[in-house]
Amino acid sequence: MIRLKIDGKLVVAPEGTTILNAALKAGIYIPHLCYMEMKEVGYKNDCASCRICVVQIKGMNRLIPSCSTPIKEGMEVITNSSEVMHKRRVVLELMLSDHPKDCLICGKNGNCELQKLAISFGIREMRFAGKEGKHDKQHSISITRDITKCIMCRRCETMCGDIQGCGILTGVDRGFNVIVNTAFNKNLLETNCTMCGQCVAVCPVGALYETDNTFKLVEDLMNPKKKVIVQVAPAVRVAIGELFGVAPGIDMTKKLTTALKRLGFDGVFDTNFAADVTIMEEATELKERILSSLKGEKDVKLPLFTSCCPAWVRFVELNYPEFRDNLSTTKSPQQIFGALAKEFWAKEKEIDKKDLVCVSIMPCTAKKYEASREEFVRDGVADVDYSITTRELGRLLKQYNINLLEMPEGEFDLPLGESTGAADIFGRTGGVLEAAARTLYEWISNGKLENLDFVPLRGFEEVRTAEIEVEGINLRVAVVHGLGAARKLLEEIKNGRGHFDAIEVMACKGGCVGGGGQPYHHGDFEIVKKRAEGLQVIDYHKELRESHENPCVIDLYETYLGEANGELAHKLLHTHYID
Ligand code: HC1
Ligand code: SF4
Repeated sequence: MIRLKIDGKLVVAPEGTTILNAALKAGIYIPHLCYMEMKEVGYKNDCASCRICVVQIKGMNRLIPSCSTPIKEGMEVITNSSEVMHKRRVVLELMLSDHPKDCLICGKNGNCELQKLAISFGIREMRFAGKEGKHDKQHSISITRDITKCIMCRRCETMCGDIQGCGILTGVDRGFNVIVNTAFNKNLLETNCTMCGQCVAVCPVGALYETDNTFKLVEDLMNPKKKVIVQVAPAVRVAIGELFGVAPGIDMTKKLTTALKRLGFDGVFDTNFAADVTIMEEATELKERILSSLKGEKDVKLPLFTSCCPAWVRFVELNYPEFRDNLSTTKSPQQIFGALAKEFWAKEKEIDKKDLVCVSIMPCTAKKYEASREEFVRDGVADVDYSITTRELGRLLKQYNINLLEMPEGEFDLPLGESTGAADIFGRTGGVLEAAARTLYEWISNGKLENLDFVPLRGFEEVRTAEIEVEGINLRVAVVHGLGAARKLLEEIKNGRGHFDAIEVMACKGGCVGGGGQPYHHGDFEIVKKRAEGLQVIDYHKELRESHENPCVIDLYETYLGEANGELAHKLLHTHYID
């Protein structure tokens, strides 16, 4: 342990700790901007580019960045001398000098860390005349880039390269023109970007934000010719409360259903229903592939990869086409919901599917892209018309003056609103595979599973593996979160070192609860963990915890779909992937 003084206070911290972290731990706040660290997931951005966190060290004649300087025995740090305050202010003023001033219409207005610093430093005038860069806003279906706002903190670059293993973003140019950009300034959709939105999740300013669909939704809601229905993803319910001051992980489902009805939706449904259907299809697929492989059939594609996460699907399509056929052909719950809404529910309600608008609320930016894929358009009608993120929904509710906290409790509409606990855990890493394992175990053994909790599949280790024994068959399964970790595992498999029957991959750390469309966590991964725990609690409290026991799903198969993976199920609920 190292002993030092910060602002006269004795501080003890482990060797290797930075001054910034030692100070923060001791309750001494040092403002910082580029620095961000999430130890649990191996994310560390400490390039010391912004210099807002400078401090003074006794006996040293220059100021140093506290985020990248390790503590030393006997060190005396001053964080609040006039010299430090003056330097920080000048640094901030220089940063603002070439930063666009259109805060009123910025995608991060209210959430911008630079704006917060400017407020706290009381900046009222621009003393320095900088030169604002000239780049047009670049829209993609999922993410909008306004790169003139880039402050070169490099958080996105570190996230995309180190954690997502995609390397789409990198620092280019010099002087006032310096920005983090794609190669040749290409639109994200023209690159190998997966639309995961993790760069958005860490961007402190308005350089990266979700492409907003809320105005489109308002227009549809006021169009008397349209019926507008909504589905809510598992991870949204344990995070939306944060936008109204509720702790992460608290289940807001019941209040949320009322809030959505007040917004004017004609049907308020649950993506979870479709998640239970996904398990029916995916577990059938897995069972068939395993039995075929046991019979010694050739060319059976194992391991089976889950395909709920559109960023992961795009990652495989673009980077590992040789594994394309390992992806489950079962559509994601978002898309299954849309297909059932347009084909089954619309018919029941005698609504022309062309007049039905299916909106999803997702914790994810890639879901916007998934909804737009042409594979999910039938007879010119998309399964899901468009998706909005948890953050967009929060903004919309506030615009409509709907205070989520004051809502009386309500319920999802039936039948597309009924779900089991297996569906809730889809929203946390390991949940899809655990849900599939519960059903598959019972289907293979023809018996009742005593313990529904597949604990080795839980937690936040980068890769978790387990062996599940059922009727003498040894299923080897793995769970991965983060695309960089997935890349490593794929390389292992390619090199003949990893042998699995099924693998769940979620692009975002923690799974969908850590999605790029969730309320900003500002680098606090504990928030993501709390949301995951929240979903687990919902699962524990559900009367039914296995997808194949969902009574509305059973009824759907009996009265409409027929066999899982049968002809109609295949037509509506399965997809194919592109080269
Ligand atoms: Fe997800 Fe899924 S769990 S992908 O993480 O399979 O986004 O929450 O909706 O589709 O159900 C996201 C979450 C979500 C799908 C489901
Ligand atoms: Fe990289 Fe994901 Fe951002 Fe695309 S969306 S640039 S893959 S972090």
